[in-house]
Amino acid sequence: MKSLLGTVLSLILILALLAVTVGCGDAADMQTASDFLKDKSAAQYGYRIVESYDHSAENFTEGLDLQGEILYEGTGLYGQSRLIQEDLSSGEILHGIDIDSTYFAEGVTVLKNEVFQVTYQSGACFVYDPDTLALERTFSYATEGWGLTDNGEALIMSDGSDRIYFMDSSTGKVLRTLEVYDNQGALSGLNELEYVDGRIYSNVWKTELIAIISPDTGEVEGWVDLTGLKSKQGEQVDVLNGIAWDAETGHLLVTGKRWTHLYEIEIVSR
Ligand SMILES: [Ca+2]
Repeated sequence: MKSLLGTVLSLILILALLAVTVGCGDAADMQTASDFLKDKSAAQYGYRIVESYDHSAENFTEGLDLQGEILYEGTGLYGQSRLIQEDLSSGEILHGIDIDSTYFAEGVTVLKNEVFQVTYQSGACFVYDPDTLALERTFSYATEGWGLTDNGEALIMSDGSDRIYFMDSSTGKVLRTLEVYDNQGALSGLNELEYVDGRIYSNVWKTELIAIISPDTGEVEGWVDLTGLKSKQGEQVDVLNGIAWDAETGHLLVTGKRWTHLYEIEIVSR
């Protein structure tokens, strides 16, 4: 009887441990918007749609940058990567180039009259003429390339981790590395970037959130919750990815991978 009781107790203990383990797994998987937004020390923002533009659902958007009325969009995947220059108001494609199929293109930014486009795992950055998109030069870097923006002086790149790299736009040399954190610790999954009014905006992979990051300390100072935009898209829809800043209006342009729309939004306090 003792050994039977022992066996039963052991089984109960094992089942209890399994329940705890499964519970933890579920909790980790479910860490999404509500968990990030628990940080009450960070400012909380929502959005108001100002304008809606058509966006090609073929575009697996990886980078977005606005220069006046001209939108630069970079798309990803092997064999489907492109760089597109478009008139935002009319939707007219001014130039579009296909990237060699051996590259998976990622973030795009325009700095000092050059267009920069990084690549996922090739360590290659392509540099183009902003008017014609003619390739001018390339340089290499050591990490993966995900999002890209600039502060008017240096390139600013993410690699999917919690790190953001400030890079010399002539050589690709890393000038400074920023480690990004929120109230729960390191914030990984940093993706498309935009430098807005002295802050780095980054959408966080697999969420509908944009983190507002101090470029000096790496602290997340605010969250923009874009919940609701993704559900307006077509059937092939993938994640939110793409932020551009319209300095004239103070509005953001946002879209995502395979989204059917691109939105001009106003950020509003909650
Ligand atoms: Ca951007």
